[in-house]
Amino acid sequence: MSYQNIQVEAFGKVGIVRIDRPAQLNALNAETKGEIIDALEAFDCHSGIGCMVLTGDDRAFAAGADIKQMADATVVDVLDQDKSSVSDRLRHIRKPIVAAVSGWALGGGCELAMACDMIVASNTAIFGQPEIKLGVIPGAGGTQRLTRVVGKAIAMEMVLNARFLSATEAFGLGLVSRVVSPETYLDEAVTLARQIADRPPIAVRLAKEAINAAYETSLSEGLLHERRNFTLLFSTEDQKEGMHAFLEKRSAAWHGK
Ligand code: CO8
Repeated sequence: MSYQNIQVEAFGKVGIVRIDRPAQLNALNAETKGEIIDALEAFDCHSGIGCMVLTGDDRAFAAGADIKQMADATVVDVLDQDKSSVSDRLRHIRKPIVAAVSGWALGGGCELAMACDMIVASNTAIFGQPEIKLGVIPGAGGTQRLTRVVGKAIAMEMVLNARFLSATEAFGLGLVSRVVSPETYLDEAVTLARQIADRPPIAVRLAKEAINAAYETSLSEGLLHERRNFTLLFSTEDQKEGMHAFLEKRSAAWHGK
């Protein structure tokens, strides 16, 4: 598959998707959003890939939806885009996605990073939902995912008053899992993804699913979901292999079965 707005490569069991519109600070036009989700879905279906990394460049992960493309959009245009919304399709990806964020992650860019499963940030990363300055509000999870993570008070300041968060603040609030140097953020994200890709794949998928259920359900429903996934894993060869390998003091060999 050839893409115009992203670069795609596989590094061992890690699929890397790099947004590549540097002149527009990786602003997400419809074509770019379509390519990102197509590439991630292709990796999700690829048996040789265990985890994905989504990144931009050092200056910007993505500075938001493409304002040039949106400026004259009608309600119908926006409704039509909704049919194939990236955030909806991302929610159905089963393998984990690590966002590697450097520089700007604003508006739809911040929402895209939050729709991934973990964020590794460079200390230059800046997260924000400045849509209010354009006369709109976040439209792809910015009022929901952000609020669940950082809490109401900070979310209100970010969404109502375009407050930006530094990487350090984002770490303190639990939005990102680690902050590293601008030289190493991508390597760190790929290393993390590679470690996850080396874990038993079915357990990884069911763990991701169970954690995400925590955002959708009550505690008792979530605990039931977790228990079912836990129980289900006893039907896999990987569970037998993992536990016997421990008892035999050897490394486990996972087959994803
Ligand atoms: N859309 C289109 N072009 C952009 C965008 C954008 N979001 N951001 C930057 N650019 C372009 C600029 O127009 C400029 O182009 P040119 O050189 O042709 O003039 C180039 O990128 C470089 O930008 P700047 O010169 O402005 O760079 P600065 O370093 O001075 O400023 C900023 C960097 C602060 C990031 C600034 O560019 C900025 O404020 N950008 C807009 C940020 C923003 O408002 N984002 C929210 C957009 S709305 C949105 O995301 C709604 C989401 C809805 C759901 C989407 C689902 C994915």
